[in-house]
Amino acid sequence: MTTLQQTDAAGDLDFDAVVIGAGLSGMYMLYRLRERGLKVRVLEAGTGVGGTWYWNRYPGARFDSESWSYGFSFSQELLDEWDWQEHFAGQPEVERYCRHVAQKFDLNADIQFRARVAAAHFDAEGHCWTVRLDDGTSYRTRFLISAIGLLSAPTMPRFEGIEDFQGQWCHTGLWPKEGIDYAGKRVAVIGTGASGVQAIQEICKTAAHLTVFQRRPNWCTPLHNGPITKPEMDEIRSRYDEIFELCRQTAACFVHTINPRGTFEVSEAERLAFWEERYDGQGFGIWQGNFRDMLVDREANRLMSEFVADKIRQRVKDPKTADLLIPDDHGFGTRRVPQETGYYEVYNRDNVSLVSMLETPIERITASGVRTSEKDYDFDVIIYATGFDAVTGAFDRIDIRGNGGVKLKEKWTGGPRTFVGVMVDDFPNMFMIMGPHAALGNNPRSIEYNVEWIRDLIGHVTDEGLTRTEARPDSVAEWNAFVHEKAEGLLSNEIDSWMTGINMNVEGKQTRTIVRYSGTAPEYRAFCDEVAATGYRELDFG
Ligand code: N01
Repeated sequence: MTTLQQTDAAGDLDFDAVVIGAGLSGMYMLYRLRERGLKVRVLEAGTGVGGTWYWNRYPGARFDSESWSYGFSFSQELLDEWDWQEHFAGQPEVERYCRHVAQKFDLNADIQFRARVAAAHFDAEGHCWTVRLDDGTSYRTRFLISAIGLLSAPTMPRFEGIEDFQGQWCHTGLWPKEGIDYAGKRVAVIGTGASGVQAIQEICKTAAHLTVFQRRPNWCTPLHNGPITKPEMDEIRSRYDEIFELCRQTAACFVHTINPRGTFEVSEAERLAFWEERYDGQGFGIWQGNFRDMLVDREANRLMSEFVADKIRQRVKDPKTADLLIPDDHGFGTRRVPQETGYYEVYNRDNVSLVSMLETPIERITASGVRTSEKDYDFDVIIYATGFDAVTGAFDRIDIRGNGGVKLKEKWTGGPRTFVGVMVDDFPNMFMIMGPHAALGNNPRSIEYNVEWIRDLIGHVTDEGLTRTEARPDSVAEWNAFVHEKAEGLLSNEIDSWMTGINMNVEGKQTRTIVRYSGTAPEYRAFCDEVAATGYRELDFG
């Protein structure tokens, strides 16, 4: 097969495709494009593969999808040889898995590590991109593919004095490889989202004292993790086809199927029994497999929230602490549900205290710790579990310019607009894996779909002897309208969270926008399949 380089009109391309990021998306994109004979370079800021699972090495980081539903499904050999050790694998196991995949398919040969992309500019005459690294190196490539993740731009709070702190500090999403020795020390964790909850559960076990600074509490539910024995793994392996087929059918690609009944279509006893079963069950069943109206009907959502609030009250001994841990600003499931293992019991320990930042806000970070409106706290370690500039943040950090120098960041002021989350008008030959407005959920399932769709489109361009493709503005408008229509009526869209584009730590992200596609993954795939089957009529070619 000829590479584009060999047929290149511009004649001076370094690569057919440059992929930014060597997480699961980038690794699989490389595998598929190389299979088609393209010359590909993956540019990765870290020193190893894994993306999210490379950077987020904080204690307690783990899957919240069942491991066996999360791994790649494309290689039978890989499925046959990899034994998951836990139903919800921890970060070290996931990173090992990513490395194994890279080694098995010889991916590292085309990955450049320590390569942080600073800019990517489209050359409208040459039909190619110039990609520049922060060390000044630049490459010219026909196609540019972002595999930069949804939650990969960590954000720090805008507290004064962060740099003054004399102890050790870090963000959960940038945890140092050499680790942080917090055993026997006075530790602060700021933030109680999914990362904070996982870290808190682990750190409290050995810290001399852990102080948790919480602004708004989240609704957390039990993960019910456990080891996978060899016979169990063999049994799971025998069901892989069935498991992946189930993921293909569910709304967000998880193994949990929604209860087709409405909350009020069953008796109270039946409802409570169902919720108890879900609370005792593994993973996201209670969120993704609840009654069909739980996330749209206020009363149904209120009852569900009350059910979980009662659980919190039962598990936390001190009633005032329990009250602080129960959200009163949003209903269950309307923000991302952190999965926990003994999280609420953490607050029954003598070496843990909870500070509500709603009652006593942090005023500044000092040389020795944290000053709230009430008092000064001394710490040896401060951990910021303060989240990410989600969805568009990682794009904003790269100077991406399309036709006529138009900046992607400016184009997306007021919210992202895409064609199926993969393309943007005015940005020819650029494709996003898991971009804004693409189907999310149990992400590797959507990653595999996105990657294969992009591979086929690139194949279409090259097979036709073309060098340029771009989403038409009317196609973007149509997809945008569909995404907005799908978001209507969701209680989650009335709530501030990264899922509604809010990040109070980032300039210009204080207004809710629709950053997520909230239709189902099967609908998404049907739409994209149709685009491909009908010859990509929504796109322009040249
Ligand atoms: O980030 P978050 P995260 N002052 O944004 C607080 C995925 N994930 O890293 O809620 C005080 O959820 C903030 O408070 P508030 C998952 O999709 C997956 O925890 O804004 N507090 C909040 O408590 C998840 O949703 C796994 O009031 C401040 C916290 O910091 C996503 O990543 C594990 C503050 C941030 O929570 C993000 O989770 C972990 C400030 N200035 C994460 N700024 C898996 O299990 C922020 N906060 C696979």
